[in-house]
Amino acid sequence: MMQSLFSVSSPLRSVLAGVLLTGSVQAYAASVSVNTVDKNAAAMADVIVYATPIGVAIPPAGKMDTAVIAQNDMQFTPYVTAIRVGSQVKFPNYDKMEHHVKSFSSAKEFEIKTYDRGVTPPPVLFDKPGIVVVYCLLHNWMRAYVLAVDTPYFAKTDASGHLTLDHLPDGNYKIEAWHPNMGSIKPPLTQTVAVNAQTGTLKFQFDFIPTVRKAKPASASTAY
Ligand SMILES: [Cu+2]
Repeated sequence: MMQSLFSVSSPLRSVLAGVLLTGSVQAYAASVSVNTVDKNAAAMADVIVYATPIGVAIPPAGKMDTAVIAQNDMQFTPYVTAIRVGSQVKFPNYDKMEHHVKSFSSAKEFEIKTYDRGVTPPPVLFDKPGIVVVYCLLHNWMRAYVLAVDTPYFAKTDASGHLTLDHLPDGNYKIEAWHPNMGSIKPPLTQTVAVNAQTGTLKFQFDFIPTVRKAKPASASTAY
């Protein structure tokens, strides 16, 4: 039994070893799969889904990642970013011209005054949960959204409206889905879900059709 157990791949082996050492099985759902669709049942990209455990402490943050929102081809990339509260975000400028990054949002007000190509100013700390809209004061179509959440379990849907939430310990969760078009006016869609290995794919359907992201105007096409 032990022989065969330790012939498995190393990540699984360490999980199994942990089970053996603690003497109890801590159950982990492999992952929770989520699909999001709009009012017309079309796949919705750029939806952030986040799961908050109910009745147990939210796991403390370990080492925080630093997210990157670049200015590239006169747009912010990516358009939508989810981070855990306490994370930092870098705003490198890969364009030939200046940008001026600014947020008026109460969750994080900040300003990075005009800076040039190739420059990455010091990262910005997002220390409160909430929605932050990032503007460039020089180019009015440029906009990015950051959602800072107070849980380690979050992800963003891809172009097919799909995401997975990984490594959720079994238990009850409030699972919320938010899209930038909702701003801070509309509350996120919410489901309360008992998560375990049998949890099927969750579906969220929004009651609107997402607006198309503002494009760089044609007149700006040679200016960057
Ligand atoms: Cu700009």
